[in-house]
Amino acid sequence: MAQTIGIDPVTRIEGHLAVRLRIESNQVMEAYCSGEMFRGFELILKNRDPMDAQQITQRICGVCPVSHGIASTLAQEAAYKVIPPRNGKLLRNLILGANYIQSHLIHFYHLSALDFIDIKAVTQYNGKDPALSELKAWVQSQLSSNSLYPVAPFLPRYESQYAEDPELNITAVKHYLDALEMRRLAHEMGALFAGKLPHVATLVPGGVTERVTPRKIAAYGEMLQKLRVFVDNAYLEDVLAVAQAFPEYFQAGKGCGNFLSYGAFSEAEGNTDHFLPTGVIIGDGPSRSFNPSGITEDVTFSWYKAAAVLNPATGVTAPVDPGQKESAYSWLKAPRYEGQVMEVGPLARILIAYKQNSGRHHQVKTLVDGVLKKLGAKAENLVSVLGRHATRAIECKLVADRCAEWLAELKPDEPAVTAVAIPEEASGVGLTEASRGALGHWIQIKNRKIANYQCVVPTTWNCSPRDASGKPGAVEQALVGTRIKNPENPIEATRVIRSFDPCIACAVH
Ligand code: NFE
Ligand code: MG
Repeated sequence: MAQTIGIDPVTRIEGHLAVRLRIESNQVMEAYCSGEMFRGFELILKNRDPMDAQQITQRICGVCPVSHGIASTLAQEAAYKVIPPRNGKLLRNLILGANYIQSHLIHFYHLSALDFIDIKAVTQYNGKDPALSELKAWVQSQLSSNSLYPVAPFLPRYESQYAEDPELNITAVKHYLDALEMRRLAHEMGALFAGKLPHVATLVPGGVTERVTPRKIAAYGEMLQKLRVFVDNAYLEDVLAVAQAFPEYFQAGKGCGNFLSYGAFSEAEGNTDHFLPTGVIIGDGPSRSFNPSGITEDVTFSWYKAAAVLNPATGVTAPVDPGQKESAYSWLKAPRYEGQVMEVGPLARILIAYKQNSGRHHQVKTLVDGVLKKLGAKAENLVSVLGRHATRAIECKLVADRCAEWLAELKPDEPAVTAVAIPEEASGVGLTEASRGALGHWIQIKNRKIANYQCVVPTTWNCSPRDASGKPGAVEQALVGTRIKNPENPIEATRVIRSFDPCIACAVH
């Protein structure tokens, strides 16, 4: 029997996502992702001082503001023809690294893990940890009152869809609590050079305005060490344990099979030589080079005035009243690369590094192969729900470890910023990778003011609606084929959606 169900809103993600599924015989046949709230940042930016852009665009999101700030400064640096000094580049990597660590931890522990972990297991806890004991008392009180249903369906109803091993459940719940502290630590660590977080005060075109001192280097190093221990001993281990408990998710949520990364954490002069590499994978092909002119956005099924398919350098944002465009179903535009749907994010970056397997990326192959061996999985299994979780954890480790090397390279008391002058007329592109994937900002300056500003954001790629040719977006494709045991509680679909770590606040902007 065919039926249509709505998951609206999808909880435990960022922003406002509604997903509609057409199900036949307990299998998803079609999926539609709708971004439900217009934001208007690209319009707010028009006619402003270009130097406001890295501050305003950071407000697109509270989870990945660092990436928006960096994309904006890169776009402006391209327009102003300046490059930051070495210290400035290293500080950006260290601030972005801190943001990646906290973002990957929030995604696994606080957003996704509750799809797999039975929080009720904490009622069997008999140890002395005060936080776990407090949580146990709270869960017991909720179970007896039933008051949180349906806000927290993982409490009173729906049994038997979570991991069964009490030790795995209690360990993961303990790490859920510890991860709150670890995220605070990651913010504190990044703020040493960011001035404050999540929204950075010190990012400007030309570099970073914070001074590099031995005291700050030592403080960052001490906090980083604690985070690395947590990533190695808790995060990676818990992801492996979840993967062992739910091996069927190596088969679920495959998606479009195309991957894109602009590259992040530049290590050479200018925005080049990225620690997380640039590349494009189409289907089973190798990682090939990327050309920004291949990016377009389509608005056929989006609530924007009908327009040609445009590269963001000349992109237009002209919202319409949803009532006047009934064929449309989302505030997200539909980005495409050379006409193709692309998946972006940690899986894309790690697969690209894995396939390139050159220079420093040998390390990625060794780590990934080690994880696959432990799980008895193959490289092709990476394109799945569990593959996304595993590559995110691997990436978190790679970035945390690399931060120690960037930190060691800082030169105390040497400048981290260079002066800039805003030209009368100019344009520039800033491409980077936010924790959720490929992020681009395009700026056009006329009369020293912003004439046009366009952002194409990771979740715009992943949660895009259909395009003029009718091709569904990456998450829409990944949902097709998902088996739903109980259409009243389509947890299998939400596992697929959350594996992409969507942020609709970013995606619509
Ligand atoms: Ni709002 Fe973001 C990241 C960006 S995702 S979280 O990471 O850019 O669309
Ligand atoms: Mg945009």
